[in-house]
Amino acid sequence: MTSASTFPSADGLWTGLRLAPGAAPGTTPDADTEAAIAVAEGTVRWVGARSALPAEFAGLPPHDGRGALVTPGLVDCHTHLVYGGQRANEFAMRLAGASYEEVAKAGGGIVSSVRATREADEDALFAQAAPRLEQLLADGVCAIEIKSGYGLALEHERKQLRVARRLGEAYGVTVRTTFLGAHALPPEYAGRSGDYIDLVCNEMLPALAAEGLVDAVDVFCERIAFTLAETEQVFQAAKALGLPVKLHAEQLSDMGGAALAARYGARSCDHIEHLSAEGIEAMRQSGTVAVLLPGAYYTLRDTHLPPIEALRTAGVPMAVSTDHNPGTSPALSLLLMMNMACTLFRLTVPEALAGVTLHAARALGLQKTHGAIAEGMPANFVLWNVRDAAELAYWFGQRPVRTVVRQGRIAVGAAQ
Ligand code: DI6
Ligand code: FE
Repeated sequence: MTSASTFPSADGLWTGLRLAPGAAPGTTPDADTEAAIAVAEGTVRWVGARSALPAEFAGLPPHDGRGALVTPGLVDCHTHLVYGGQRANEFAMRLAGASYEEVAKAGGGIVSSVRATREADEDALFAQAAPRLEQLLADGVCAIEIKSGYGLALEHERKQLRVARRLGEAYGVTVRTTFLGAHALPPEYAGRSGDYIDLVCNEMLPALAAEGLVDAVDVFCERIAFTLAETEQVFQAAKALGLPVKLHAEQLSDMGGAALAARYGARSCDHIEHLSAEGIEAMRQSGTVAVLLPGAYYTLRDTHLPPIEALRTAGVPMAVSTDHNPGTSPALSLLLMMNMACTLFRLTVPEALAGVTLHAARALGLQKTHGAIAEGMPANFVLWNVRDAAELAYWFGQRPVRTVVRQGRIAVGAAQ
């Protein structure tokens, strides 16, 4: 186990860098111009062409980037990282012909992870999630969203969210927690969906919010999960507590969830394979981020593409995330998701890069601290062993990270 406090400080003047496109909004140097980043007390004080470096930063202790391409720290804006067990057996069932919905109806699916999560205590959940987090961090992740939703009862949802907070502290990574109590109907509420949603709204959410464990609220709005009306009930409860909302929307069918979420000013609508033109327009008006999850699309062998061209034309910001979860996306590389977003969804490389940085930060309300290299922001950036930004999406299964500066500390790679 790592202890974040032992990472060396990244304070100093980072030179010999090449800025990836869009890495430092407002600065002009292209990737062929040497760039520099001045860091003091863990904060970016200046970024730009080295030739324009203000004299006051020239004397800072040097870090030689040796020509590395630099991007903002990556942001994984949609994960279900904390859960008990795994579901490789269902992978086998699907290979034998069962659909995701059939597996769920046969008592597998989310509910089987609920059993394993309820059986595990906090330490066991931490021990299982930590190596998964380490994989994501090794790919340059500096901020991550972690949802609950495998407890489905107050004490078990609490366990998941507390473990998410502990992971953030232990690894020195920004963690945003999302309460997803309305992920699936727990078996003890079979046939009593309304009662369960009442419990989510009136007991679970207020209690967990009061404990400071909830940064946002999410719902799985789907035929196999919760209806539009139930989703709205949860959104109202979130609104009453002043919490932002997001939504698992239109993954398997068009439920009209995105338009509803947009009415509640949702930070993001996620999956959205079946998103309608009305949904896109509603998201555009509310500034809601479209979170694309190619790992789930791939695992489910989905063929219904999200409406990328229409989102692009409308100017809806598109983020890309792992959706790491044991059922539909056991993915532990955000770079691989960039590759899939390009290959499967036809995103351009700059779109995929903005999708795991700028727009992913916005999907979490972290746009002031993450997703860009900018004066006044905490130092979160990655030096890569690549010539060209396209290589970040081009290779798959390779780890081109050289150095990760996370929260002002050198978390991966030796200090220069
Ligand atoms: N959508 C998903 O892709 C995951 N949850 C959700 O609401 C799947 C979760 C699982 O199968 O365990
Ligand atoms: Fe998900």
